[in-house]
Amino acid sequence: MSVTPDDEGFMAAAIRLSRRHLGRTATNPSVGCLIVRDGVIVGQAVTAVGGRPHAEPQALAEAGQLARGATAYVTLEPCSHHGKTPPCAEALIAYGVARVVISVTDPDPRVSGRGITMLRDAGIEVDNGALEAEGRRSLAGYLTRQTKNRPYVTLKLAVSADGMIGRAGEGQVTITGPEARAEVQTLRAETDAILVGIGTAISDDPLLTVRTPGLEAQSPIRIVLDPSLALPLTSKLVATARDVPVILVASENVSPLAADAEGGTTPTDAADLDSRRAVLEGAGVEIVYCNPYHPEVLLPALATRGISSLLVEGGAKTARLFLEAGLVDRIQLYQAPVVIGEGGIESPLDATDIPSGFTHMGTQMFGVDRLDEYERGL
Ligand code: AOF
Ligand code: ZN
Repeated sequence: MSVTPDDEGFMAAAIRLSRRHLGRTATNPSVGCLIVRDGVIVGQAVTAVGGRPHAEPQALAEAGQLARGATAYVTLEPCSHHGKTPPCAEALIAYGVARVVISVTDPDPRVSGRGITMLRDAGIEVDNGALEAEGRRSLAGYLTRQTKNRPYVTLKLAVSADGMIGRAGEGQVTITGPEARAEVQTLRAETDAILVGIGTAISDDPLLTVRTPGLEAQSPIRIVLDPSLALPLTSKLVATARDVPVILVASENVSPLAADAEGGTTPTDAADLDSRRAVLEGAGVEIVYCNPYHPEVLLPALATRGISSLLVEGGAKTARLFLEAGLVDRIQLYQAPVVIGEGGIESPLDATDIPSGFTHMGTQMFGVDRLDEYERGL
């Protein structure tokens, strides 16, 4: 048998379900699973918050006896390894499922085709690649970290009608309306970490958290590219570092080790830096010493910490840094009717100069603001 339009309908539902725990399953992918018998859904689940249990055993438990002879729809190949839980392929076999439809093969070297082989060896019919492009988009963070050793990077820009992203020296300037801002909060909640440059951190004094009621616990880790440890000690980021983690990416030459080295900082600088580090760390801020201008070095370091998705939110310089390094996977471009005029900070891009290699995925309206989404292949 091959994948039918009905199969695609159920897989679309499984993918939708999988999105429910995006950003909440730690380093595990958020997978959706449906158990369908005679066209009726008898079990459904998404990978649990924290990453375990996996989706399949939960959906099977809900289906119970009804799983015998049923079809399972899974957005990612069922696992074959004895990890922190027994293999999902074994559970599907034990429950007597007759057919498994999969969207995406698992690149995890412990699985990678073995899940499918286990199922087939047990006499289960397996169809792979159902709605694969959509499935891959839903697993973008996991797939990028597994195969490229870096997080999936989304660049979000809010641009005024005259092509500006803010006004110099004015802190946060309202560009998009409440509907678009609510949508960005949802995006933050789905993302592991959010990153801004020190310019934005100083001028905007942002919180970078999720404030949507019910989603507050899903704030991403907040990262600031702060080469010389200039983040104001009175900033909202420092004040809230114990509630939601803050990581400063500082140059190696402001590290405690550099202060001792020959040609390092002067004694006064060193004393000042020592006290800044002490206050920051005392407030719960983590400082990572890694060249902030080399995203190609920083991103693998973040992946190693288990960060699979990163949202770059500002400002123009940081956006350019990631664009020029070719390390943006998705662009979310909000265009608002607001006019900034005099003193505007020019956007690093607009709808007419999206870098080559990006495909326009669609347009949505949020109130009076227009969101255009562009993606590069995974
Ligand atoms: C599935 N269903 O819902 C998920 C899977 O650390 P462990 O033992 O939990 O294993 C993590 C791996 O399990 C992860 O890298 C990926 O291969 C798979 N995730 N597999 O069958 C699921 N979340
Ligand atoms: Zn599993």
